[in-house]
Amino acid sequence: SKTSSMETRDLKLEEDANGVDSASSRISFQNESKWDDHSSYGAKKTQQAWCRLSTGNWALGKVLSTSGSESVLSTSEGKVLKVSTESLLPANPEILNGVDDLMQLSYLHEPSVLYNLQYRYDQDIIYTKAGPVLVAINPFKKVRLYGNDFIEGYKRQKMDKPHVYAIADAAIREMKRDEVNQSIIISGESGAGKTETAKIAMQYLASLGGGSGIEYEILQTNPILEAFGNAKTARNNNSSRFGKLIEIHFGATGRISGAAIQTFLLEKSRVVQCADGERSYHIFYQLCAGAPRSLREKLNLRKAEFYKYLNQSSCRSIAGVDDSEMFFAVMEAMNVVHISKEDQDTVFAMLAAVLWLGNISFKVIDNENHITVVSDEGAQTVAKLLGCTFDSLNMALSTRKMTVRNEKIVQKLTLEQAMDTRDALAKSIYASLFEWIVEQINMSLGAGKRRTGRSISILDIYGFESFTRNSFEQFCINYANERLQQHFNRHLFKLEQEEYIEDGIDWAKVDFEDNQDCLNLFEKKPLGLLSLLDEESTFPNATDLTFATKLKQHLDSNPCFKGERGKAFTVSHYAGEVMYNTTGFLEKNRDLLHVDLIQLLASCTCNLPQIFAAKMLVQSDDYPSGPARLSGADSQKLSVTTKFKGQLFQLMQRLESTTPHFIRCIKPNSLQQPGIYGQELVLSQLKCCGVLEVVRISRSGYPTRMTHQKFARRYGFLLLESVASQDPLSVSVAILQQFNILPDMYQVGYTKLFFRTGQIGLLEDTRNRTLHGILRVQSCFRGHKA
Ligand code: AD9
Ligand code: MG
Repeated sequence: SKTSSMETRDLKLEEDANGVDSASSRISFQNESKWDDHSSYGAKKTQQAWCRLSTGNWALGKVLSTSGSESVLSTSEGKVLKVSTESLLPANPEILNGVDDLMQLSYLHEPSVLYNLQYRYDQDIIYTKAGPVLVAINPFKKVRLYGNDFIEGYKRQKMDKPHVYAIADAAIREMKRDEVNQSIIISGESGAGKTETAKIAMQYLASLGGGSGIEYEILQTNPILEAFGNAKTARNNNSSRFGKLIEIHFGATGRISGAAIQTFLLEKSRVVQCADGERSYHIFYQLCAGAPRSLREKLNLRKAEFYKYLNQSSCRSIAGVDDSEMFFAVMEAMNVVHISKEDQDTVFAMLAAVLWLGNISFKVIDNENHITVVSDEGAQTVAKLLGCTFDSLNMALSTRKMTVRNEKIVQKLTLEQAMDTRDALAKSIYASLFEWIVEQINMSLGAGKRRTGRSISILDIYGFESFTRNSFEQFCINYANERLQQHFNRHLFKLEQEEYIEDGIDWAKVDFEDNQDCLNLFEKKPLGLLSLLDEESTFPNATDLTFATKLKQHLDSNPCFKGERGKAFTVSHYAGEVMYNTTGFLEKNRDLLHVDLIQLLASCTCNLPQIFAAKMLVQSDDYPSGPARLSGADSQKLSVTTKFKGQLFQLMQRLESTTPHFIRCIKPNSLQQPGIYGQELVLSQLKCCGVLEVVRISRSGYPTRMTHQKFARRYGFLLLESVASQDPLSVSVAILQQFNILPDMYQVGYTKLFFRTGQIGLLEDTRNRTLHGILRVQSCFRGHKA
């Protein structure tokens, strides 16, 4: 009878172990480099451990012996290694392999997180929770996780595994329940899967329907925006070169009533130049490949390789993508969002004008390198498409009107200046075209209408970037990421705080870090990176070097800033240090379009330039020229960073009023290939997108929580002496005392016990060893019986 009762108990414990600390309680993250509080009971007692190989990868092994500071480990591949005991990290029990939520891991450190994600990834389970965050690892292949059956499964709550659908579903539920707007914030580095994830979320929301086909319209904005705003880069064949927020509106009945799209910081430079192996925006190739005959003739279209802007890179096609087919898809999508055939023709004419602009050539006319535009097919076609004369085009590209000491003069341009002017015109037409298309889409989606219901916003924004060479674009992107990171931290902080307060925990003992220092470095006035950049941008004689020098002069004492040699500086971001090279900063920040070009566009007879020109002129009236501004004749407008900061603040304000849901996308390899999981690469992203940060935040407080009942049930059998009162709280306190857990290491809440990091590991270990002991005894008994 003794045996059977033990077996029952054993089963029960097994069951319990299976559901170890799910959702409600979170277990600690070990100090990354040390045994931490486990050093006292040593490596030899924890059988399985992780050790870092010379390759940088982690290997799992069995600790064979430990003597002093050295341990001998046999790895799963059969190697025997001698390693320093200090460098070993305890492994989780096998029962925790591939848990749905990283917070369920008893030992939460780099290798255990990496291993858990990989364990799932190998089985095509690409979604995992890290507490409140959804981690999505790009499968780079079709996985069978989507479509109507899954959507229905999540809608009916028949499925509950981590999924984008689950996030979207939670957003809908919380929107209805709390009557609060929601946001789904997707981040990750280039190629990690943000845009795909955003589309998957949109698909789920669209399944709620709306009537009059609005949900279909919303989905059809994707091919349009991707055609005009995505390009093949070295990192991603379909890389978004802009940030996007789509706000989906719901009416009182809970059905979709409309949507609004906001875009951020389109990469304009790609229109006129791109690196070898990359492409310009998809739409150019689609137009060249797919335009029907009549359109080709009207626009005098050639093949992509004919155009200078497209043939500087040897890459003109993407494996598995048919540009001409895509062109029809884009036209069809434009029909769906009610862009008229006539407007579509104008859009295509503007695209052709941009392409032909690149083919304009110049002739040097004097020995000062001044030029004139050659009246060849290129220039003639541009003039025809824009609806201006060759002469006015020539004027705008070869001369510049300026005001010097209140006197108007006309300056001749050199070859270099003329080429820059031509490229500036091309970039500006394209960027305005992009904005105009977004406006048209928004009109069709009813963005301007007064809304009464609630909304769910999806943010697909460029993640933190750190390359060997970082420029103005990375500067802006990383600044945006600092802002988002703060939003993320504050949200988690708030969640934590609520839980502590609810359970009567002394909140003062919990301390959290945030990235306010780095944000101050950017935003402080007048001595912050953005102010100093704007100030320097207004000085006609300033250069990228004087800017760099000025930064060093004013910011060197800031702990987040480090001046570098020459034109560079380093910022300590939350995700690591990034060195920026200031080359091109001033010009990119000014982003000026000379008044000559504005006037040219305003005088054109085709449809769209009127809209662009009007917009630009309004802009120049809005911000009248100050005396210190460049040459006085330039269009006066906000600097790029000032505008970006404004957009970002507006975005943050909007997000602040929503309940956020975070999705962190991870790219498992840089080859865009399925089945390859690079530990180092994944780890660096877990750090950059704040997944390890979530863990760090929870670690800085009392990350492990367990109800008194559960704690007593789980560890009560370890008590050596019986407790007088059998209520869970008394049992719990007795356990804490028996194991000598220091008062600083835990707090007793109304319903739960809260532990500092690592504390529960000790108890778990003892519990496991005791259980194994019991198991061994049991099998002995069984053996005897047999
Ligand atoms: V970038 O910052 O815009 O350059 P994203 O947006 O993070 O980047 P994207 O969503 O474009 O990456 O994903 C890159 C590619 O990965 C896609 O074109 C798909 O081929 C692939 N991908 C991403 N997510 C999935 C998925 N859930 N299932 C299958 C996927 N393939
Ligand atoms: Mg993208």
